[in-house]
Amino acid sequence: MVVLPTYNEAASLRGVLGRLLGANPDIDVLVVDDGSPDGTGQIADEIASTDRRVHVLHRSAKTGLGDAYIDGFRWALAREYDVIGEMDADGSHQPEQLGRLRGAIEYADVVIGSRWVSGGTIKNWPRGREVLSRVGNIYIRRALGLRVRDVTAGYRLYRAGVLDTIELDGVVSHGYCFQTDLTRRAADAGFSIVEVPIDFVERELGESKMSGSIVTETLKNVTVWGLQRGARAVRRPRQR
Ligand SMILES: Nc1nc2c(ncn2[C@@H]2O[C@H](COP(=O)(O)OP(=O)(O)O)[C@@H](O)[C@H]2O)c(=O)[nH]1
Ligand SMILES: [Mg+2]
Repeated sequence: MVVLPTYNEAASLRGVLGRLLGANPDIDVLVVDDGSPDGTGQIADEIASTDRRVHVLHRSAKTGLGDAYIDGFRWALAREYDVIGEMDADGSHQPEQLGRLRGAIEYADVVIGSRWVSGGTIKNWPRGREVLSRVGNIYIRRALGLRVRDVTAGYRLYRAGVLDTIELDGVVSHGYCFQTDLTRRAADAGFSIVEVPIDFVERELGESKMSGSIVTETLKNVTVWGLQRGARAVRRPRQR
């Protein structure tokens, strides 16, 4: 099952859902809408009323992408799906490439659709966003000792056991930093993480919800986690 978070995606939602279920007729989708003023939630309800594979979770306030995903994950865990996914609703993640992720989740605990591994591409991304993502990923990877190239990516599949184990209650990241937080938690818990290349295409319709406060939250949290990690390493007795 795939969780599709939406905030003001009225222009994109129908097309993306159509492509997603067209390419993957056997999956369920949960749209998690944060009371979008543009009527995205109603569009999702309309589609859900005619397609049993589509479900909608209405949240009363826009408190951030991470919060929306956590509510979506809880919904999916309660319904005992084996594999739970994430995908943007603006067309940036190609629904036709979900098969690549599904193939890899057969042998991994977490699969990330990655822009920054060999074969991954970006299209129409403003230069500033590309630089931010590249530099951000280098910093995050170094600070947290992760082997993942695209830590901030939002096209993913998790085995349900991963989400069960990593204590969603303790996730304090409200914004996009949530992606990094879950990657770190999954890695620390010893789960296998595999990246598969994807073609990321910047949205043609609607507006990005990326903001300065999202960058600030990520920078702050990653630095704190990195320092905590360093402190743990110093305290740990040396192995003989
Ligand atoms: N429910 C919910 N969805 C969000 C929120 N912020 C972003 N999204 C959705 O998350 C996905 C990625 O957001 P987007 O604005 O495209 O970010 P960008 O691709 O990094 O520029 C889209 O489907 C958005 O509608 C939020 O606060 N709540
Ligand atoms: Mg986008």
